[in-house]
Amino acid sequence: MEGSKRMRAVLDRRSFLRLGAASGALAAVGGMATTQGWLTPAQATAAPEERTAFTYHNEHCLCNCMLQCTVRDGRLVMVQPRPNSDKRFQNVCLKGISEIEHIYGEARIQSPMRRVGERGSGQFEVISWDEAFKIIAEKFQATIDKYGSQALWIQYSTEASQRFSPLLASILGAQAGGLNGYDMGQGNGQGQAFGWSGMFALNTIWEWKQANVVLMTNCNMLETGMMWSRAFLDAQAAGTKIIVLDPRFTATASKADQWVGLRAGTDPAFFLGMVKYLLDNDLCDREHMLAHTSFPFLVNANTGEVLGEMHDTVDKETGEPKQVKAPYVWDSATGAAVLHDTPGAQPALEGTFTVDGVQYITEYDLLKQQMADYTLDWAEGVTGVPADTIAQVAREYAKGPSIICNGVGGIDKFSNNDIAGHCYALIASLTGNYGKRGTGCGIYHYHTVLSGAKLGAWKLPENSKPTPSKKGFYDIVNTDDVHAAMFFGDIPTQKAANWANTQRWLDSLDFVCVADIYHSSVVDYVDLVLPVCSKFECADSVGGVKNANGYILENQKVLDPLFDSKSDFYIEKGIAEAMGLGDLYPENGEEYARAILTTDDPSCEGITLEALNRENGACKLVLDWDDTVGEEVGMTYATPSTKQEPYYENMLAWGQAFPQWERPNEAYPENPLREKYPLQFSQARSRFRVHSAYSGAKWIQQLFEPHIELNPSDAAARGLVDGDEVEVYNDRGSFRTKLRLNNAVQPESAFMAESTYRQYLEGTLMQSVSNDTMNPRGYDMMFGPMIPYNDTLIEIKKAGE
Ligand SMILES: Nc1nc2c(c(=O)[nH]1)N[C@H]1C(S)=C(S)[C@@H](COP(=O)(O)OP(=O)(O)OC[C@H]3O[C@@H](n4cnc5c(=O)[nH]c(N)nc54)[C@H](O)[C@@H]3O)O[C@H]1N2
Ligand SMILES: Nc1nc2c(c(=O)[nH]1)N[C@H]1C(S)=C(S)[C@@H](COP(=O)(O)OP(=O)(O)OC[C@H]3O[C@@H](n4cnc5c(=O)[nH]c(N)nc54)[C@H](O)[C@@H]3O)O[C@H]1N2
Ligand code: SF4
Ligand SMILES: [Mo]
Repeated sequence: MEGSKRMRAVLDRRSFLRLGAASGALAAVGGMATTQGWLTPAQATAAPEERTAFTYHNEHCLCNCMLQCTVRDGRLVMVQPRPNSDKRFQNVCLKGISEIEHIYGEARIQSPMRRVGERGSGQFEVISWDEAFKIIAEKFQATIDKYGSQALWIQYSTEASQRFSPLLASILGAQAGGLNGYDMGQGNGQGQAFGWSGMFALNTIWEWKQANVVLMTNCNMLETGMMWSRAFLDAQAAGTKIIVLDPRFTATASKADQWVGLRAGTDPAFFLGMVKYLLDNDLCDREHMLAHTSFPFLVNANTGEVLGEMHDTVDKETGEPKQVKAPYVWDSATGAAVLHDTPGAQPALEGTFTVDGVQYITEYDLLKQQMADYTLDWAEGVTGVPADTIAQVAREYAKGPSIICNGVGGIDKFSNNDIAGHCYALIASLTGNYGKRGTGCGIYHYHTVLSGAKLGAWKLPENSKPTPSKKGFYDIVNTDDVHAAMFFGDIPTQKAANWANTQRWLDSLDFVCVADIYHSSVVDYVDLVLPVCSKFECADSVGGVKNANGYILENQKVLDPLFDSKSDFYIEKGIAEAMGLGDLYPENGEEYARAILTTDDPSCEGITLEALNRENGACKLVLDWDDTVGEEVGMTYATPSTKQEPYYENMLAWGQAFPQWERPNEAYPENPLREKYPLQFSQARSRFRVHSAYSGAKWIQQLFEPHIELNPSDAAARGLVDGDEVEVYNDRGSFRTKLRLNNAVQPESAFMAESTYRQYLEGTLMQSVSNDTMNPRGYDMMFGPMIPYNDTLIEIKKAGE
């Protein structure tokens, strides 16, 4: 999950030995230090040399815990939460604590390596950093000379970009990736109604205490934002009812007050049923609709176009002139159509009116017409949730104050995700559950919501910027635009679905290089591999600074880079130097950190490198509110009318001005493909991983082995038992893993935690089966189309049969 706006596995011994043997073979090539050396117990010395240093941990579990690290005789021996007066931000989990094993683990890449076998063979030889930089420089230059700089693709995994901001793609004018194709699907449908706040809620999770109901959907926050569980439990203790809408009985559902188990991919139907019930039972907030929403606006009864007057204005973000439509309402006092903000007007919420011979209808009445078929019985048929339950949730939600907390798993990874998001905005606007205390919708467990500081940057020459590209990685793999690529972190197996397609693209490249801390899945398919150091290691006193959780955090040196690794920053700088461009880089980490901390943002006042060191690696932002809950959102938005606008005129061509049901792309019940592939396959995050990271963490593997989950009824129907090695397949490909039976998974579906390095899946990849069909509507939306990873049908059989 990325981006923010200020606005408001026990591995069985057999496979583990196999892995050890594989990396041993690599290590033998260059006679590298082995991890065993690091892992022998520290010598008990009479007077051990011990010191403490501070760093921050993962971005991509949404927690960014601030860590206090103890180093004894040169080895990381203890990881604890950094003491903090604000206990909300004094946290650590098992992944953090176990880094004392993980950073020295077998899965680490230890030296730069050049491929010697076929792509995919995993055969490499160790080379020096100088050789590596020279090869990259030559390959990059040859690509630029032959095809232009845009034929070069340089992209960072989210986690790889959490220290110093990447500079290389800008310096070389390479393509750096456009939109991601995930996490913004519900945001695409939700944000417009409230002036594009994006996918994030505009109030904080600490406000949940003030709500009567929090409806969590597509969200397993107690695993995917563990630190935010505090707010969940505090709200419950304060009397807030938490309802979880999820096909699986998750950790979060188990702690909630109510679990509603719907069929995957059917969220829009659940919410459309709710809308119809609210409309039919007079559960909408008329006063709110009249004062703060577009429901009284008039739309052409035939075309759906909004009646209004065009006005010249200036785009706040770009400064460019633009035109906006000022909508009309029907003024009951004068019996005429007037501008919606005409003083003294008494807008009609309902009715059909004739203006200049043309029929207009209020948005509210149009909604009632369009929702006619979405009865509770229909919704029950689609979602599998009893009609009575949908009605009960609707009643409790409408009573308010209520919050919808959406995660970005589940429906976000189905082709109809925007419709679900649009529904949240619609029901919030209908019931007055947006803008005032204890209400709202969006993502709540994110660390810069409302407290995103505008940090400084390292200055590059004026003309330095990546080649503008609207194409995401999901599009690029279907083009021949790119001839050489470099990835910081495993993007090819993580950020794209349908591995066979990605592999075809990788094979078409003249050169591909990956820099990663661990032997991630794509490593075996590239030409050159570079070892990156972890956030506990750096060559300088500082390895990065960032903004999270209302603090500026510092990645202090805890250890020198282990093995022959370097930070992403020094890898970039080494490549730039080999290309004669090294002068464009900061001298070292201190110089880069100071540039980032040079900013006019008043919230960063007094935050210097010295202050960060004095304050043990974290300085609180100076925020302009006292209340820990944050400011009230209020009723004025960056929409054309400044009101809540759940009617999307720009989506008329797609038939989605108001949300309308659309079945998923592949995983819908009537799909004839179901005969071959009867199981819908969901992937979601797990508290034992950060995406694929921790796949190779031995201590975590003792608690969590890679596996796929099936309902016992589906396993029995296939003659499978718990613990079987299975093959998971469809027409796109297949992978192997272990089977676990779980009643928490619905029949006719399968579940797996995403993701796992391929060496722990018998050399196969989960991404081999995932769906990469993009919904064309997505290209017309703010955050682009989304990859429908979960909109996937599969079959499962015993491996080898
Ligand atoms: N099938 C399927 N695929 C999915 C999803 C799904 O649900 N199903 N979810 C999608 C979602 S929501 C997201 S956000 C993406 C996440 O995809 P990414 O943003 O790519 O994931 P990250 O966790 O940021 O990156 C993990 C990689 O970075 C490496 N890494 C970690 N730290 C560093 C570092 O400091 N430097 C370098 N160079 N490498 C580092 C790790 O070893 C690993 O290879 O995946 C998407 N892919
Ligand atoms: N520990 C850990 N934390 C993480 C991450 C990580 O890798 N590890 N990754 C981070 C990232 S990038 C992201 S995007 C977030 C995602 O975190 P969340 O937003 O919590 O999303 P997921 O865990 O992917 O899925 C949430 C739930 O959606 C359910 N679900 C599946 N299909 C449907 C459906 O059709 N409808 C509904 N209503 N629910 C459905 C799944 O069963 C799952 O429990 O987690 C972040 N936090
Ligand atoms: S992995 Fe655990 S310790 Fe690290 S940031 Fe996330 S919750 Fe915190
Ligand atoms: Mo994500």
